[in-house]
Amino acid sequence: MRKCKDMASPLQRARLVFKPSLPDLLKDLGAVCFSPISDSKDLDGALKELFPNTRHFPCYQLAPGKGKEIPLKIGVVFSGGPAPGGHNVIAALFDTGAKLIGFLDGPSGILENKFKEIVSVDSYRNQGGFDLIGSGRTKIETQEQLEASLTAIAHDLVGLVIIGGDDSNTNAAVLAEYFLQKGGKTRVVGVPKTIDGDLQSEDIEISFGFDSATKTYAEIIGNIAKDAISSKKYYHFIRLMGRSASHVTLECAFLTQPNFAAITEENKTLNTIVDELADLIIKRYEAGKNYGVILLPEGLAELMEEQLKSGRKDPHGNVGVSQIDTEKVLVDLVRKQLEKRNFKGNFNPLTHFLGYEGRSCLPTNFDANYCYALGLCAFVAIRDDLTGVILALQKLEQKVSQWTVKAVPITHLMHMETRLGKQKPVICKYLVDMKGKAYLDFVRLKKSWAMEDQYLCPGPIQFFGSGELTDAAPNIVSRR
Ligand code: FBP
Repeated sequence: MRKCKDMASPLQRARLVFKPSLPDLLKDLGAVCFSPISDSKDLDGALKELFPNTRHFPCYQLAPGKGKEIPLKIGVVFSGGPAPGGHNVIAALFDTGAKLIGFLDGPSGILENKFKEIVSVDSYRNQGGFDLIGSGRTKIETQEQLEASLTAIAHDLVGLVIIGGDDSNTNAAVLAEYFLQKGGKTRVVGVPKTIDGDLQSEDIEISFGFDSATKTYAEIIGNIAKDAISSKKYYHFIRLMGRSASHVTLECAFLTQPNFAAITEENKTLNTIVDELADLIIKRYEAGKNYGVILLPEGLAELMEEQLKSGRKDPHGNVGVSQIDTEKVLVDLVRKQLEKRNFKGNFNPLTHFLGYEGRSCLPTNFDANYCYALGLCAFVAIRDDLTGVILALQKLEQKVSQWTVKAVPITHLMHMETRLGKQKPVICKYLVDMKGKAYLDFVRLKKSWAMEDQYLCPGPIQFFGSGELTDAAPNIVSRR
């Protein structure tokens, strides 16, 4: 609990009393239940061996039916980087009346049995950050760690809700399997979180946090673009978070219409990107424009061998691309290319990195509603004895009342991948689909954004006013 009310700004206080809209399906949890809707998926050999107890699970759909009424004791943990809306997952679990244990500072809280009972969420409703219980990036894989995770069972938990991204939900699959193997009753349910948007699938339309983070970045990009077109003297190179996937950059491009946005998934070489940027700068100079706005996904760092070598890796084997100054490297390369071409105009670049600014902001209505619904669904999944599943809310581009719910076995999203030199079961990162509607729309639109300055200034996230301002779903969801 926050110590005093003075720790909340007027807007934070106004958000504390926001009541998330509910999907019709979730208005009476006693009147719905999960039912299997598909056969199990045929997993590849190594995965089958690693998940003997959970590999045969089907997908489930939430539908009208008689829900059981049983008192539940549930554990919850945040895992990975913060994403706006996470507190609402916990608020919804709390509002079901379940007794709640929060493991502290990420999965290490489970292993080290660091926890607190959550007795109030009143000062965390609709607030950004993960500060109610903290977060961390521990990977659960060794025998010793698995044994330590039995604390969850020792707490007599019926369910454990893991709120995390691809790697954290890999932990969820591993724990679900292990708990079953040990005959424990603790069910494990994953909630798709990450501002990167790379935890998607056929069923998972988007991870929570993406909407709020991209709208925060888009506000700043729009403001920078207005400055660029006003003072007409700078090229702004803006790097955006998102790891290997460029969903954040793509979404911000739709929201702000920059002159150029690189998409890592296009698989261009660094030289090609530098050439394209030099072409653009020269063409714009010839049109009397010595300014511009350029978006760069942080995944471009993967093309920069030298910088990559010095990048540190997290426990899951991901290179810390957020620490690599890709935008600065690119500026140097573009400058050299322009010199090579005897460019006579002015090239005054300014660099920016937008990442941490958007991971803990006040969640948009979309994320506040989405997360609250995810929390309620996690409760129902545990109540209905599901384990090793991740929640997939669907029809997210429609009104909240119309949203539907699936629970998908996490193993269905997994494959074997080399991490830190070893083959490991992990969730496949979902990259921008080069044949998808969102990318094809971008390709069509970006031609006019390059030369004609069609910058959009989306302004700050809106919480009050017409639905068009307050409730819009992300572009990459409505353009799926
Ligand atoms: P998650 O995958 O845990 O959601 O984190 C995403 C992210 O914000 C990436 O976009 C970024 O590269 C990374 O976290 C930064 O990690 P850290 O918080 O450890 O600096």
